[in-house]
Amino acid sequence: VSDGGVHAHFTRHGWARCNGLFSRAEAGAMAGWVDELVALPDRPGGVWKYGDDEARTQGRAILSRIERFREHHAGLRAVLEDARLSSLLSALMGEPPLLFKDKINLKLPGSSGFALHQDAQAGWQAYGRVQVTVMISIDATTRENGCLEIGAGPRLTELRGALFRPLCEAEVADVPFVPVETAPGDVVVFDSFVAHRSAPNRTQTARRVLYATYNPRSDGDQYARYFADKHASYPPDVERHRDHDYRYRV
Ligand SMILES: O=C(O)CCC(=O)C(=O)O
Repeated sequence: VSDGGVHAHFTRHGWARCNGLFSRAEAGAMAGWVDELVALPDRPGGVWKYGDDEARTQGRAILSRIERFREHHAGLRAVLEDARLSSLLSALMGEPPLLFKDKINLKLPGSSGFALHQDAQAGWQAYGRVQVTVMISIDATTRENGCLEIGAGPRLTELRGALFRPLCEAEVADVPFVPVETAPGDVVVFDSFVAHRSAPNRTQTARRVLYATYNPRSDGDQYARYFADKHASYPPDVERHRDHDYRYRV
């Protein structure tokens, strides 16, 4: 999609791709920074690390996600605040963006996929009507390593399913899904009503992507409140109580 086409595609479908918004060299630097986050000691108050729940039930320990890293890495913080992203988001949202949430999905070899969902099903409407997520491709994403598969029909503007559980196929029977493969540095931008899913990584190499989610400035700074609420319901692995059953909420 060309520059002018990004806005039109986003308006029509709720998502769009921006190929090469970051260079391959910048994606390479991000990969190194992700390695630095992975190497950080696992401690309460640090970055939030989550294992792959499905793999865990099969007795395999695979790191799945790292969240809330903005205060812990200057290089990645600069990515979250990059002027290319804020001008893209300002154009799409009609006002300046504020960071809502930061996350890296590592999708290491053998990692699970993600069930069909809309991000708003995770209860995000408690923080504003709609949020917009930027996926930055650090590694190439392909059908084989579990790229995003996105609803390609007309834009959805409301929840299709219930809160805190994945969508049923029947709830989006009218939505065609397309695999969106990306090269390192490519960006896919989508709002919190876009239905999406992804397959497991069936390759021998990692499929690392960064998700930076923003809300319009008029909804206020929700970052601390969002993560405080998430901590109460789904804390990082290192801060969990052994006898409590935590449920991933979409
Ligand atoms: O990274 C992926 O494959 C999909 C991730 C996703 O949909 C999510 O984290 O909500």
